Amino acid sequence: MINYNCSNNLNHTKLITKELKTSWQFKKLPDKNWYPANVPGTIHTDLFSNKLIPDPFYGLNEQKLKWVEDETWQYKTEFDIDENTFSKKHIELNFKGLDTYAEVSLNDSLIISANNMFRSWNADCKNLLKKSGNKLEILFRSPMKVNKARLDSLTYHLPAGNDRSDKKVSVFARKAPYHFGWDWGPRFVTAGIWKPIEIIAWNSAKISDFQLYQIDVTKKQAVLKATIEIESDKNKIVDYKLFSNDILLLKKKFTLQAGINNFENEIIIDNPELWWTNGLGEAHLYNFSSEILENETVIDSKATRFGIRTIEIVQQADSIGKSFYIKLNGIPIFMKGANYIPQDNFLPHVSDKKYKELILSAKNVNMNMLRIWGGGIYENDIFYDLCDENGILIWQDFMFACSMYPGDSAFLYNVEQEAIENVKRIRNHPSIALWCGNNEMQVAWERWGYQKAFAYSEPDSAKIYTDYLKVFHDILPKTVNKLDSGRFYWPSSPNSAPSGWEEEAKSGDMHYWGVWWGKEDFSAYEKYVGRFMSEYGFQSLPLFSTVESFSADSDLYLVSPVLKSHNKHPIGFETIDEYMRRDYKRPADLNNYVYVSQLLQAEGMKTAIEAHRRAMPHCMGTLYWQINDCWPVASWSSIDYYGKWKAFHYYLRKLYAPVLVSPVYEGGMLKVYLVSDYLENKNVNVTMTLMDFYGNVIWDFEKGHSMGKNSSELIYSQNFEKILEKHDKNKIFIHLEILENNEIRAENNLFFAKVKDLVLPKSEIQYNTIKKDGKLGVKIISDVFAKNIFIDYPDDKGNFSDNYFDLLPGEVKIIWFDIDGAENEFKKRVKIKSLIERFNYPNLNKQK
Ligand code: BMA
Repeated sequence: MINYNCSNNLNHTKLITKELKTSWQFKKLPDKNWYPANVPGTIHTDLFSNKLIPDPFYGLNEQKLKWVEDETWQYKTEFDIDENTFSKKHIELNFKGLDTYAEVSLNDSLIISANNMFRSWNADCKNLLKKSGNKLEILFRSPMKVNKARLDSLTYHLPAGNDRSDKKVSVFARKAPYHFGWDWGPRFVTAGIWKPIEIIAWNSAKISDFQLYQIDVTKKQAVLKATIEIESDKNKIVDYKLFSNDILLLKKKFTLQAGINNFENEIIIDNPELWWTNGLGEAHLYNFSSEILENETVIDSKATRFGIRTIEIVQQADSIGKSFYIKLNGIPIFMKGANYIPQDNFLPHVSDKKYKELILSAKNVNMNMLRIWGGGIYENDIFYDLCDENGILIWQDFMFACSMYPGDSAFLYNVEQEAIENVKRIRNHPSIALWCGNNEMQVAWERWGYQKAFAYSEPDSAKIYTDYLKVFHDILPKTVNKLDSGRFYWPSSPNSAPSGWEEEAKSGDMHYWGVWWGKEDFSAYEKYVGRFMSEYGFQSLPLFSTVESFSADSDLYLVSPVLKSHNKHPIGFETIDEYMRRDYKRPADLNNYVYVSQLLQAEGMKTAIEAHRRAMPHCMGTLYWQINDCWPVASWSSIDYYGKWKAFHYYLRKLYAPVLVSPVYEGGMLKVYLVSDYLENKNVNVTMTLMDFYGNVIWDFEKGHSMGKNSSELIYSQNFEKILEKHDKNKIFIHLEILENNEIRAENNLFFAKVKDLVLPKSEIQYNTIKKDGKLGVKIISDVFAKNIFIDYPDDKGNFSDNYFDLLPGEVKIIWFDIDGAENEFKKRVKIKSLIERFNYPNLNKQK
């Protein structure tokens, strides 16, 4: 476990730092009444906790709260400064995050005018501060009003399709784009002090930055560079010490000039322990720290963690186009992961616990990469810390998405400062694999018909694209190159070819939305496999208890206005429904509809992910859209807002396992692929059993196989028509297993008909609850094949060790719940269902 006070965000130890988080109040201007406020916080959460507005996520409340974005809000507090702090020469107020247009006054003097949520703001306030009764006030102006004049003065429209307003000001505001609405999120253009405010007091010098940089790594030796930035208030000499895991590596004298000073030192580490991604080895982290001393006394120190690893993004021309893959420590690695969005509309709500649960949910299903998507935020330090520890690489977008942005000098300056600050903040994290300029802007400009839709003149069109080039092909790559040299920069995701899916699949990364947006069949995932799939996805409803959390009983039907408002895609429910009718029998009641919608999503994604992994090394990465939600909603997520895993997330554990066995039946041929992410060959046993749903074996196959390392191979290819021809395809399936030393490494089931056509027996599932070492579990057995068994523990947090799985005839499974509790309660409330033939309508099963 790590200590978050000592994260890569470089905590000062000898400086005095204190958080200003008490006695805050807020009000709406020009009202007179002040109310208690939470800092960090947002205006919506403060209004809600004072009962001034209803729960923003409930029912249709979103529509009633639009007024909040047009108001001016004021926050204030009073604070004293203790003797010790007051005696220091410099006393700074450091605002780690203000959302967004904020005027900050201290004792009636304006000290900061902020205009970017992604930057921090610092002011040396020594001259303004008193020992007691300091008044700090922050005025938050409406982004709608601040940007109105800019919007009106533009002679052309800047597209911002997800900004749900007639006045699309989001492109001017350096504020999380999704606050203005998205196709999975509500519109809450909130405001507030979203990150902590700190008092920092120091005397003569402080360390303002400490960077670790890798020069060269071999098995024998790693050569690193430690750069340190020191701010000094006069010319003087200090002692400097550099430690690794508390061992002194270096001691030196530095001559400081008044102002900013930079020093570099080389570090050699013999036999370095490398940082590896989840599944391939330890995500080893070294601790480094720097100290500056005056007269033998430490005046400031900073610590950071660092992982030693090489990483390359390889783009090599080949017979198809150009590769796009990640080489970690010299080895091509297939990326298995997801796109990530902010975890709440009201960001300070996201607790450390929630961050940990999310990253563990990624790790536990064998992910090794997350993409921090460009319509949200540069994440909090804890996110990167957790990814460092758990071997999850990060594809880091800059915060620009699906719009075109202005290019005036004030905007460009603001963007540059934002980039400088965030690159410096997170560059020491080994988890950062690459920087990406934006989400889908290049493809939007080339393919989404903006020029026609907005009737751009040629000069306007040229101007908008030149402004694009300034940010994404000049400012951002230059900043990365200067401050994080060696880390890969990719201008846009996808950085695409203009001519469509087939071309896009040949080079670079690919967002494939022919399924869902294009309504193509799930089998299209097998056709359009790119070199690196950075987006594709399919929606489902969240857990039924999550639907209940925002709906009155009278709204629990498809599609009530309340449910409709909790799916932000214009035809989200219609699209789910259309696909469901293709593959499933559509349940009439909402509870079962939720269940089947999740199976539909899980099976669709299974088709995609298996196709991507089978296509290795042509394809070397798969990041589905999207792992999480920012409110309770029907969306493309695999985990809902309350952290509950949908069917798809349970499926992922097998889909992303180090070994995947993937059968396909096409043109009468049965083909079986074996994919291994292990870095060594392994001897395995392959078994296949064709049986009916009652367990009668029709055909079986077994062979030993030397499974190739880090590859996908076709291990079986036979005409299977003859074998199938004597049987009803609706009543049989093949079960496949890959065993290593008699342990199952991978398993899969292949059906020969759509789920709606399967003649599934009315399964006689028996189950009983158990408790062992405090852990709650369910033991399940069925005498016939049971499809997609769902263990439901309604309205409780927590997930199961497996769920929505198929049970073979006679198979016994024990499933564990991940939160301890009383067995009585568990026994009473746990329910189990599965798909049965008649209506594909879940069968509720009995406890023994
Ligand atoms: C992708 C993303 C998001 C969007 C999602 C679903 O392209 O980049 O902008 O939410 O599709 O439509």
